[in-house]
Amino acid sequence: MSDIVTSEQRGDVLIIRVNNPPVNALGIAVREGVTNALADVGNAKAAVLHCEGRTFFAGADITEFGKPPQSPSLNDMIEALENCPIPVIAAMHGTSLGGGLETALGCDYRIIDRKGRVGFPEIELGIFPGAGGTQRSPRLCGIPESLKMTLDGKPITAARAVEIGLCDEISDGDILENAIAFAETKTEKHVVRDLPVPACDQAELEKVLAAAQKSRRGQIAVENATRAVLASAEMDFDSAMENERKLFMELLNGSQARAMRHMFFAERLSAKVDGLDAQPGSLGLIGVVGSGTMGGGIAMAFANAGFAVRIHDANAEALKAGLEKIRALYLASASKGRISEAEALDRFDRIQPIDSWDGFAACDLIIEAVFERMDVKKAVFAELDAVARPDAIIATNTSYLDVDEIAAGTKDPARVLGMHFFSPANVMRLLEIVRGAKTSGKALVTALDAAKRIRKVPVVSGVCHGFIGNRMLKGYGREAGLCMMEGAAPQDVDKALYDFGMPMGPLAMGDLAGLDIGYDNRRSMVAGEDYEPLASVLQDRLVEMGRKGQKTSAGIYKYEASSRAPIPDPEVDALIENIAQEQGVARRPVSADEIVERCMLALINEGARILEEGIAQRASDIDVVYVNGYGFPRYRGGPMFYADELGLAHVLERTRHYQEKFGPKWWTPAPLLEKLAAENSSFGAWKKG
Ligand code: 3H9
Repeated sequence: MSDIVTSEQRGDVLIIRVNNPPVNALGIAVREGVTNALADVGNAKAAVLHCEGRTFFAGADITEFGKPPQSPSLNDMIEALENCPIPVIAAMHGTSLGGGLETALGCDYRIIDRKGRVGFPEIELGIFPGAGGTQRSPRLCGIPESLKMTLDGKPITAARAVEIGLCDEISDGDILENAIAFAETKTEKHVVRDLPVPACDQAELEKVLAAAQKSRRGQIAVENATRAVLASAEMDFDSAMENERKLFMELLNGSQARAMRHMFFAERLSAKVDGLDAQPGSLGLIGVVGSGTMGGGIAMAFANAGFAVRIHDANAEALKAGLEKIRALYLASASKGRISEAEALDRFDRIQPIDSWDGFAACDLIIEAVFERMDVKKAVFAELDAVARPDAIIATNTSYLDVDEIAAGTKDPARVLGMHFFSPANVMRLLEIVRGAKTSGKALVTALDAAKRIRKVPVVSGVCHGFIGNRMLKGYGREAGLCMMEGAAPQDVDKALYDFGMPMGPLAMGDLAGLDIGYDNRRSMVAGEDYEPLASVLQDRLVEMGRKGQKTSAGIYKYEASSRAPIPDPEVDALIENIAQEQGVARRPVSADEIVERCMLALINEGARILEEGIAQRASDIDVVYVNGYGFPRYRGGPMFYADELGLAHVLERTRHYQEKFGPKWWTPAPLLEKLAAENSSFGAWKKG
């Protein structure tokens, strides 16, 4: 027997132990070991299936997907559990996910640690439970609940799992000992597949389907998962299992599942920096400068994770208003039932206002989130440099400015870096960590550690204007603006990109953010920066007319009072026509395909430059930025993965096509794109030498 699966008999109970760190994924060695152990139960009267380490099985081994299948399959192993002559008890602790939960459902009973969680997260991988989960779970908790878990992918608590019938008992204390005691009382088999499927509550089912339609727009797994779960009530068990297999296999090797698997590993890789072996510094007290939307959100992100935070604002009134807003946001969360009121107030209490810079002297990490202007940032850094402990890290939340220039004004630039949060900072998962030329390894790992502890997905970026995300966004916005000037109505541009899977179109997004932001940016450009006037001339005119976007109820679209729904405005259509005429642009029909292609190619081409310059460490980091910070559809895997899927020869050919059509200024292919296309290679396979 392998070391991964061992068994031992204690009294009448056979203990089957699995030890496959880090998360006991159900790889071939586990499946083989468990199946073999079940084949020889000796004179035991019951068995306990237990995992060592931090968790019961966290699912199938995702690294095996896309490779030739190996026997026994997970279905074979689960069948062996059901066919075992003695009852088997799953001793569940940690996170029993996906195939892990399916394995537990193949057992006769399930006892779960009070802190345990169970779920079907497969939908996040573009698939659904494919080892009988869609057939066994409805027999225990009914179709709506089973489908809800399958489509929203979120784990539920142990208490909830018992409440809905998925698990039998909660364990306080040692899960293995409790499972053994439980097993001693069970001599009868209790096979889930033999249970009937309870009648389905149609109204509940409709609710679940409506929620998935909204939150998982564009994801083809929703349809297959739904069909599989519903079949549990329509077919006999074996036919429904066959049906589940067929629907599962349709997805497993499809492009959406490939993209989502790519994102799963990309999000874990992005926190790793090649050649970095420093240890993180301590992180107890966090300082935040600026109590506006960003500063407040950053303070909340840390307070939510249990950190004590000190917040300061040069303007006492603003500080007071900022804290009131934070309190209101916490109480709103409590009133929506997301957290308890006591928790809301605890979190708020962790954020302490301070009225002088001296209050930062005790902080381990101080993040500046003040007005986006170099002189203002430098003045703040001078204050922080004077009071911060020598080993404290100082970070700027700038979205565009030169982190090296900010660092250069301090005594020790090694402790300075960028921590670029995305708004709202307490919600958005992405954190760009900007490594300056002099940033020390220790500062970098401390920032990465902070990101992990506040549950962000960090991506390390080098210094350049706009870092990874905003630098790429320029080309995307430019092409959207140009397509509009060349002939597409604003709503056509937005619809094309929405249909591609973006959460909203870039023009509606401009209205949401405020057209004045871009307007001001264009007026404060520094040397070396450039933009395409034709792509923003409409926005400039609108701002000058007082139409700044949603906040003035009019921008590129118009808005009814207290509504965020954009309404196409004939006045704007006329203005576009006038500008086009005045600028000598011949209007023509611009198709949705062209809009998407130009916007995507612009992203990809700039991404290739970012990669080649070493601003991003790897292509998958760029994907992580776009999926987590800009709403790029996860099922397309981010712009660089999307490019690889299209094939770089095709991407290059289409980029050249637009170069011929519109000239070299914005369309010269990045040298790295040329090189990889010529080598028939991919961004994913490329590593900077
Ligand atoms: C499935 O079950 C399909 C079935 O329905 C049907 C099959 C026929 N496989 O996340 P972490 C690695 S699909 C392989 O940083 P945490 C991960 O890459 C599966 N590797 O830890 C990382 O490696 P590295 C359904 C896996 O404590 C390391 O483990 N299940 C797997 O923050 C630590 O991971 C899921 O989708 C895996 N299944 O979170 C659950 N899982 O150190 C996926 C993890 O080299 N897993 N790794 O970077 C998770 O959600 C989290 O890992 C978990 C722990 C919550 C368990």
